[in-house]
Amino acid sequence: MFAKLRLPFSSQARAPNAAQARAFRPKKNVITEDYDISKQVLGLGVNGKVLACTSKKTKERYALKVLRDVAKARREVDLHWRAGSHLNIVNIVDVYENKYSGNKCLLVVMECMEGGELFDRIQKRADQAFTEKEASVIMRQICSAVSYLHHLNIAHRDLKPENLLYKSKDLDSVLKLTDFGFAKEVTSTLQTPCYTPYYVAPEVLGPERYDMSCDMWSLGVIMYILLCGFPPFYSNCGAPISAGMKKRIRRGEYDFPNPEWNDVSKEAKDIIRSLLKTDPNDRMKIDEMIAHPWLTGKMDVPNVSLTAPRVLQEESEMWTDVQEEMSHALAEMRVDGDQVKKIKEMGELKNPILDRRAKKQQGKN
Ligand code: I85
Repeated sequence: MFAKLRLPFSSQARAPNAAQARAFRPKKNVITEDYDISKQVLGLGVNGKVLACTSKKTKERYALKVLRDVAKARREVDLHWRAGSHLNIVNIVDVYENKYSGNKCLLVVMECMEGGELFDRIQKRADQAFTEKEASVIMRQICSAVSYLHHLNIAHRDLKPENLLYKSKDLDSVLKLTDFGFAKEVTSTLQTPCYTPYYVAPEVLGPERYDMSCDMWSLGVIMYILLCGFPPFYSNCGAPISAGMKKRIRRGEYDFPNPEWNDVSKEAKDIIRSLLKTDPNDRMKIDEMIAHPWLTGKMDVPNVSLTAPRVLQEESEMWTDVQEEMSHALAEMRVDGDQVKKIKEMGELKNPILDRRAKKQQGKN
C-alpha cells in the first residue's frame, strides 16, 4: 500500500539498519551454493566485471560484481554498502569472500537493473516527445542520490552516463547510480584533532570539499546532455580529448546554441551555468541544487519537447567519444592533491593572538 509513496530527496533512504551502519561482513561460504552464475557479462566496472546471476532459492535475477580482494576493492564495497540503502543507488544484496582459482575475491550481489543505461533509453524515445519536465524528474533522481552521498561525506567521483541505470523497462522506472570504484570518503582533517592546527601544512588540510565539487561538475554535464543531446565541451578533431577541448573546459567556454536550446527554460540554463563554473569553489552545492524550483516541482517546468532523443539518435556514432571524453575529464579531476588549498592571507584570518596584541598596542598609546 505504501510502496508507491515518494518522499523528497534524502528521506527516501531506508533508515540504516544495524547491519548496514556497520562495516560489511562478507559471507564465507561458496557463492555457488546460493546463486547460479551466468556467463553473461553485463559490463566492465572500474575494479571488476559484472555478470548476471540467479538466486537458487527465489530464482530471481541479480547482478554480480567480481572483484579481486585488494584494498581498493574493499574500499569500493565498503562505501557502496554504506550508501546502497538509498532508492536511487543500486542496492547491494550480499557480499561473499571466496577463493577463486587461487585468488581471494569479493563477490558483490546487487539488485539487477534491467532497464539499461539512461541515455540509451532517451535515444530510443525519438518517436515520443521527451520534455524538459521529464528531464527535471531524471535530474531529481540523480541529485537525490548525490545529496545522500554528500551528506555521508562520500564523493562518487565517477558520475557519468554509463553509471546511471534503470531498474526496469517501465516508463516510470526508477533511475539508480552505480559503481563506487572511484568513490572517496571525504573526512575533513579539521575533524581529526590529532595535531595542533598551528603547524599544519596546507597539503595536509587538502582541497576541502573539492571532491564533492567534481560530482557537481558532472551533474552539469549530464544535465546539459539531457536537455539537448550533445555535450557542452567536445573535441573537434576526433581525438578523445584534445588540447582545444581541455582549454575550453578550463575556460568554461560553452554555450547554449539554438535551435536546440531555444525552448529550454532560463532556470535550467541558470542551474547548468552554476554547475559548470570553472572554479570549484564557485560551483553550486548539492543542497542548493535540490532546493531549486526547477527540481523541487515548485516551478512549472515547460512541457515542451527537447531535441535530445533526436540528436542522440542522429549523432549516435559520437556517443563512444562522448563517454571517453567524460571519463578522461573525470580522471583528470580525480588527481588528488593537485589543488593545494591556498592558505588564507593573515589579514583575512580572525586571529585572536593578533587581536589581543592589537588591543595591548592600543593600551600603550
Ligand atoms: N544490469 N558502467 C558501465 C548492471 N544491474 N553495471 C557498470 N560498474 C558497476 C557496467 C559498465 C556500469 O559497478 C555496472 C556496474 C554495476 C552494474 C549493474 C548493476 C546491476 C545491472 C560497471 C544491467 C542489465 C542491463 C540490461 C539487461 C539486463 C541487465 O547491466 C538483464 F538482462 F540482465 F536484465
